[in-house]
Amino acid sequence: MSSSYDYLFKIVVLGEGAVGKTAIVTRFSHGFFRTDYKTTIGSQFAVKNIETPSMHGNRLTVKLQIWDVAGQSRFQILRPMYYRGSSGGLLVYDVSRRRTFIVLEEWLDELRKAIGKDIPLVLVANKTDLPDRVVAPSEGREFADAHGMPYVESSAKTGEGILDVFEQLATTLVHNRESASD
Ligand code: G3D
Ligand code: MG
Repeated sequence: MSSSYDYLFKIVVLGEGAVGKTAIVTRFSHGFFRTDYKTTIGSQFAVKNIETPSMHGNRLTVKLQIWDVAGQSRFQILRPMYYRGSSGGLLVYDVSRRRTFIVLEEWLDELRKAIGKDIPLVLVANKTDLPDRVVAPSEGREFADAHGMPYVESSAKTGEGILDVFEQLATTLVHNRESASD
């Protein structure tokens, strides 16, 4: 495996405890789903390369350093230091728990306060495999539209949508970087 890449981006994964942040990162970076991982303590990161088209159509290799930040309120004081230097992020909720959707705005505020600007985010509606879904796709899409972010449905359990989440973010980040340097 080659270690060369065209761009390196730090990505933060935000959302309430147990929405599936660690499962999404594990599924993407290792390609499997485990049900026995421990609640994330503090923070941990995974690194994974992804292929992305440039604005001019050629393939670029993008290295993503993905920070899986603990969502529990007791880690709130620690989180801002993990946010610093992030180029983009995933804002994750669990479609089977409305509370995780209602608090999305608070996650946005926390991120903005920590880094002092807006960065590209993807809204991730996770656990779509569950039968007891309570947050409709239209609600997620409306929130995403209102905040100018793409909306992707995912299941870390089946793997549906996971690659799409990271491809969308990587493509946005590359295009922003390319536009800025033109
Ligand atoms: P977090 O990192 O956001 O806190 P985790 O969340 O990734 O630890 O996931 C919390 C629980 O939800 C875990 O269950 C995990 O297996 C489950 N989960 C994560 N993503 C999905 C999904 O897409 N579908 C389903 N059905 N479950 C998911 P446990 O039981 O291990 O606590
Ligand atoms: Mg976790």
